[in-house]
Amino acid sequence: MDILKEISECLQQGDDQKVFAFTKQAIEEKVPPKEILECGLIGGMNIIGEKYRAFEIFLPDVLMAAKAMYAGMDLLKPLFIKEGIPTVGKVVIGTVQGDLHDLGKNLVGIMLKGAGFEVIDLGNNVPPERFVETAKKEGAYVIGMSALLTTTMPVMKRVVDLVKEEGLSGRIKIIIGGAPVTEEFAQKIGADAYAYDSVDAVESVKKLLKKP
Ligand code: B1M
Repeated sequence: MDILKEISECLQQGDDQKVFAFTKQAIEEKVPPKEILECGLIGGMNIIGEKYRAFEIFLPDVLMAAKAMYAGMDLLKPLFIKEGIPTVGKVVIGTVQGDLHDLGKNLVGIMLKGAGFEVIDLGNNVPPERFVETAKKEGAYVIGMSALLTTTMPVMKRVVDLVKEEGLSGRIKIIIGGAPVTEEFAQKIGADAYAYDSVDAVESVKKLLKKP
């Protein structure tokens, strides 16, 4: 089998040791790192995303695949830095202040990384100012917020307002998600996008970055 297909297959099986070994072999065989990333690792992760969405696989499978992806990514990272291959874009993510639920946010981060984005993960219980300050400092064009509690959803509006107050609307786009969050709520508070799940989040961030 083609080595990139091997990497993709092993990633889908969540076999981090095999992904590590095949990625190492591909590097030694001088397969371009970008090809290993896009056709092997991201290719495999995209299939995982589709299967997860279709309820063919479940959360533990996604987490295993993610662990396998990191095994390959860790080998490729230094090569990208050396070659100066730019990432697709920077995204600041976090779970809003007062909220400790971070599984969904972590999944969003994993899928974004898998799609080639540089992700700055602020963790959980993140104050509104920190989202905006970090996006400004890091030159990120997207802030992604997660909330799992109805009581913490209003924090999302505070971040939208802060971005407006600082005159950064349009330059910094805001995407929100989490079980109680809806498209309607996103529109009501003036967020740029809502995503239902981590696969949708990747698609939405890509669209946001294309919008002027
Ligand atoms: Co809590 N909890 N919890 N909890 N917890 C919920 C959310 C709850 C619905 C349970 C219930 O009552 N049925 C309820 C909220 C009720 C409400 O507000 N209406 C609740 C409560 C009440 C609480 C506490 C207050 C309980 C207490 O102490 N009395 C407390 C609050 C603590 C706090 O945050 N301050 C609490 C604590 C906890 C634990 C710490 C024990 C644990 C969290 C562990 C952790 O995350 N590290 C926990 C858990 C596990 C849950 C449930 C059971 C599962 C949440 C989860 O991780 N789902 C949850 C019930 C439920 O949702 N069924 C519940 C899996 C995860 C992959 O899905 O996060 O929805 P989810 O992410 C999805 C999408 O929403 C989307 O993508 C993901 C899928 O791909 N998504 C985004 C998420 N973020 C996104 C961002 C995006 C785009 C998409 O763009 C940026």
